[in-house]
Amino acid sequence: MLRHGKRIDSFFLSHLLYFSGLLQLGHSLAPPVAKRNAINVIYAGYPDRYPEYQAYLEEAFQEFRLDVSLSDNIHENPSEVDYIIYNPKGPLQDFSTYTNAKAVFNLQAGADAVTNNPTLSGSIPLTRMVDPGLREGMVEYVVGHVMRYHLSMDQLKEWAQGSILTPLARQRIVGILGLGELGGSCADALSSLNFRIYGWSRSKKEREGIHCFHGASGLDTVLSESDILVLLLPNTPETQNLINRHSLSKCKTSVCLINAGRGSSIDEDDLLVALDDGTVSGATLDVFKTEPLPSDHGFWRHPRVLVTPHIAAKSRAASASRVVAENIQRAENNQPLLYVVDRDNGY
Ligand code: NDP
Ligand code: OXD
Repeated sequence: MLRHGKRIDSFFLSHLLYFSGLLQLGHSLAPPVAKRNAINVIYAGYPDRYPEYQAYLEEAFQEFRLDVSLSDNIHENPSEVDYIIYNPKGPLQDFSTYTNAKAVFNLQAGADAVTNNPTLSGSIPLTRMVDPGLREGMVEYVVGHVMRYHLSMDQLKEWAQGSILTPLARQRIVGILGLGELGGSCADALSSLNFRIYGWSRSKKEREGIHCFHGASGLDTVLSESDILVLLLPNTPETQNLINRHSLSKCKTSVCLINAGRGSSIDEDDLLVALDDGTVSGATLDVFKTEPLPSDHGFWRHPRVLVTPHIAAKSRAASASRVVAENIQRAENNQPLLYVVDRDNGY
């Protein structure tokens, strides 16, 4: 028993000395493994949100088993940066020194402010942000304002019980221009509340419970049938001023508009005329041709316009960080990235 115990003691002792020697040697001669093989990621989003993003990104990198060196110093060794986390309103505008970047991850859902940046080489993949937080936020914004119009909440100013009989949701058609990630989720949410949904996209689609239309003739049907029209379109040459005097003339009298996509989709002067002559009975506008919306703009003081300051939906650091980490993992494994911007189409 004693002899056996002695054997075990000496076995452990010799191995302990061996491993501690290795550890010490490694510690003094080689840099930490994490640094030697790290993937270099630069954060170039809003500077004041870095502390929040840093914490969530580091958590997400661990979850996705990525050995990342993360920094917000955009000037430090740009040629060694592998991935760029980006916001068009952040500190980075010139990508030309990032000669070895493997991808740029835009933290915004819309990519219009970066697709035309001449310093970003077309060979570097660009992704946009679609995270669960942003999606949920947009669904809440759109459903909230559709319900506001549906229930005529802006008209409830006096005790006029007898004259109010709100149609049921199943009697209303909500048109959704832009049936993408966000438009599709809003369509599903509104459909689950019994609204009849007419969705419009560039390409032909099928979506359970949604009447799908596309192309020019499809647009005419959606415009002429909808009681409430929701815009969730990207800013591209094709979508500019899509809503104008001509297209508004095809709409039901007293249609309501909700624009949470991009301000470029609406001819603002034509909309003001349509609001004045009653073609459009209400507009909720979150995005504008010029942002912030100039203080003398007619939308601010129009009684049938609700202006919100481009807040319909925002990426949330916790869920957006996971999307970034998943995309880095995909890129490192040579798998296709999520939410890649098609720069020819502009979205
Ligand atoms: P997606 O790219 O997933 O969807 C865009 C949709 O628009 C697609 O259905 C697309 O058609 C359709 N579309 C594009 N061009 C045309 C066209 N010429 N004719 C008809 N349909 C067209 O984008 P998301 O849903 O993620 O986001 C939509 C937009 O919302 C963003 O581009 C951004 O500008 C805006 N946004 C605004 C926010 C805010 O806070 N206000 C927040 C987040 C986003 P197809 O499916 O055939 O490609
Ligand atoms: C946008 C966003 O694209 O805030 O507007 O993500």
